[in-house]
Amino acid sequence: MKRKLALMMVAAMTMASVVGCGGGSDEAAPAAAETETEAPAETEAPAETEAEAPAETEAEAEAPAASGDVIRVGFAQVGHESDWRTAATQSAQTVFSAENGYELSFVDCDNDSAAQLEAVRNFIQQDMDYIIIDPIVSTGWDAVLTECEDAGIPVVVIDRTIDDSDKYVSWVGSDFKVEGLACGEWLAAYAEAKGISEINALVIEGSTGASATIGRTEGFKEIADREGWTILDSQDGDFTEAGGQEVMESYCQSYAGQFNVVICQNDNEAYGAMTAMDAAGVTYGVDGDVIIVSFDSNKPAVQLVLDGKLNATFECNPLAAPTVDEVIKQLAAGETPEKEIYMAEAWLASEDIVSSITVNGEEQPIIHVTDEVLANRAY
Ligand code: GZL
Repeated sequence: MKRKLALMMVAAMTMASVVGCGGGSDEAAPAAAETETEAPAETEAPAETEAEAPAETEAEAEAPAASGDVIRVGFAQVGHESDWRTAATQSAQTVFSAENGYELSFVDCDNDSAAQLEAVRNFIQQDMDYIIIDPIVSTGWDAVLTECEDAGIPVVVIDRTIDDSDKYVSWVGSDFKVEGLACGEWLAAYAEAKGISEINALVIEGSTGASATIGRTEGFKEIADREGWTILDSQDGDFTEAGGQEVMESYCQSYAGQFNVVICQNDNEAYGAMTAMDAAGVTYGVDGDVIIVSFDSNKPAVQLVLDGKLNATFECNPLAAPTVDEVIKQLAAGETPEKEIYMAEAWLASEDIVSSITVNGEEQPIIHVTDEVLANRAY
């Protein structure tokens, strides 16, 4: 009944208005700014009467995609802190578009966990058909997910994980610990091939509490402990270029001449770290004194790998939206999607020295970055 009432309201509307300014841009969007895509112009629906309209079963009424109606999706996005985030947002706005039969309410939560919980509660009030969450932090979710469940609104989690509740249909994302393990295994093989016997590493972490930070930190440390490396320091760079620069400036002061590896937990932190090392006269990359790596592997970072400025980058695929679209269509068709869906990812290096690594017993190729590899990058 809820769905039928919503349909009649939508039929009475002509266009959903744009209600705010969106996130996903470089400008600091106001927290929890909400935007809606414009729904296709609705022709005046014929007066619906029980006699004329075939009776909808509850299941049909609850399955907007199956009935061809506009699918109303609320998306609570982390923020706009990085190139990765911009790529993820743009992918969602492309997939959940009016021409694809969606009406997207997008909220840029500006890295503010309280704003993100509020955005989800607003989506419940707005009676969304589906709610998508990329959780800023991995805890504090069970209460609001219970409210979604009580309201009968399926939730799909993307990218970062929720670790204190499983009240969602599916999670689509990356194995962050595997990314950290891959980084460690590549460094171990690279150091051996280069005859580097001692590793003294500095880590620029992502946002505290984010599952991406937790997993990458844990994975790299597991290899560092196994290999007997020293991690001199590990501080939060908040996944931003400014954060990476600020932390690296401090490191150049505190650990001058002591470090030969910098692990940046995303591309933007690496760009900031490079600025700081340039200013401090520290050389890095294939021909430098310091090995520097990043996670995410956006195209500008892969260009730096091709140029030898970045020794390696470990991909984290931001394009989850097409998979979420498939999950929604499965739900609308009454099917049960997988609970965990992992994105395909690659490990890329500047030199053709390490050809493969073994992570969790699985051999994985190291891609040597060439002009062709760069040209074929999707984002
Ligand atoms: C990882 C994602 C992280 C990226 C950063 O899936 O959550 O957040 O690695 C982004 O670039 O800020």
